[in-house]
Order: sequence, then structure tokens, then C-alpha cells
Amino acid sequence: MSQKVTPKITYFNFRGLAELPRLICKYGKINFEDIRLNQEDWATIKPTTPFGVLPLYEEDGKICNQSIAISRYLAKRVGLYGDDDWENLEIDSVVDTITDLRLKLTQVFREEDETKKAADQEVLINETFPYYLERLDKIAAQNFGHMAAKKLTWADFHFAICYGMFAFIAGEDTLIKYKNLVKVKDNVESIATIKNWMRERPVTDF
Ligand SMILES: N[C@@H](CCC(=O)N[C@@H](CS)C(=O)NCC(=O)O)C(=O)O
Repeated sequence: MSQKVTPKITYFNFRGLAELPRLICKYGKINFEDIRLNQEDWATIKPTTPFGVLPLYEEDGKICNQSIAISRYLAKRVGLYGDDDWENLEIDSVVDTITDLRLKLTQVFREEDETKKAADQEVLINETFPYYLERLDKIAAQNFGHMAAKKLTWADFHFAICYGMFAFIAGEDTLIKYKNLVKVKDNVESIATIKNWMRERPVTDF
């Protein structure tokens, strides 16, 4: 990838929404500046950003937000995309579905009313997770341990990152029965560049 200046990924000191573009860069050996803002710096910078949210991706004086769009762009560059439009549709579709599930999880976590939060968490674990994970597991089986296109794509990376969040809420024991999904995660985490990144990245809770 030819680039005049080292690209920058700006986010907070979390894995969060920046981990997918970071992981894709690590996989594709795209050198990038891993900028992690504290709240004070963010308050200063926020009004200068396109939509007042992170992560941001900067390259050659240009800047863009939206973690999934950024990830798709980077995935194309490093060969983590499909071979045709249909494969790309399959990949995008499963990426968005995984994102839907992650959003359901974060909604529960942001709930401030403790009684409602406990009830919502119950539904999440007993209904929402099984509904999504059973279906995603079937997709992973049909794709031989991948989320789409029967090969390694950025959708696998997205799932591998979200797996940690899902396991944190539902418990590792609950997820272990989705054997094909565990395979997707293990596959990604066994890639040498990813293994190295997981070892060297800042340790954060999420
Ligand atoms: N859909 C956006 C969501 C971005 C977003 O909500 N970012 C949050 C952090 S996870 C943020 O910047 N919050 C700080 C703020 O709103 O001041 C994406 O995927 O990039």
C-alpha cells in the first residue's frame, strides 16, 4: 500500500470500535499511528471532528469516521474481502448482523435503571444471544469456520473481537457450545500478526 504519511487511527484507550481497523492493519502490515485519547484531550478535539465521535481514520491529510466503513476500506487493501459482489454482500450482511447483536448488548449496558437493566440482561442472555448465535453458528459451519465466503475475511475479525464481549456477558461456558463460532475466533487469534498484536497491545477492560 503506497502512502506518503503514516495513517492514524484515533480512539480512546480501549479496544472498542477501533479494534477492528487496528486488527486489519496489523494483519495487512499497514503501519499506523495508534492514537489513544484521554477524556481531556477528547473534549478539546471533539468539536473539530466530522461527527463528534471516534474512531477516526486519517490518511494523506484526509479524515473519515465510522468504524465499519473504515474497516471495509482497509480490508479491501489487505485482501480480507470477497472475490465478487455477492461474496462482498454476504460479508457485509454478516458484519452488520454481528454489529446488531453488539448494539443490543451495549444498549443493555448503558441502561441506568438497575431493575430494567437486570430484566434486559435476562432477555439478552436467554433469548437474544441464543437466537443470534445459533444462526451465526450455522453460517460459520456452512462457511467451514468462517463467517462468509468460505474463507478468511474481515467478517471473521469482526466476530472474533465481538466474541470477547459476548463471552463476558453470557459466560465463556455458554459460548463454547457454538463450536463453529469458537473456530472462527480461534482461527483469527492464531494468525501470527494478530497473536503478536494481542500480546503487545495495551491491556484494557474492553
Ligand atoms: N457508528 C459509529 C459510532 C461511533 C461512536 O459512537 N463512538 C463513541 C465511542 S464508542 C464516541 O466517540 N463517544 C464519545 C462521544 O460521543 O463524545 C462507529 O462505528 O464508528
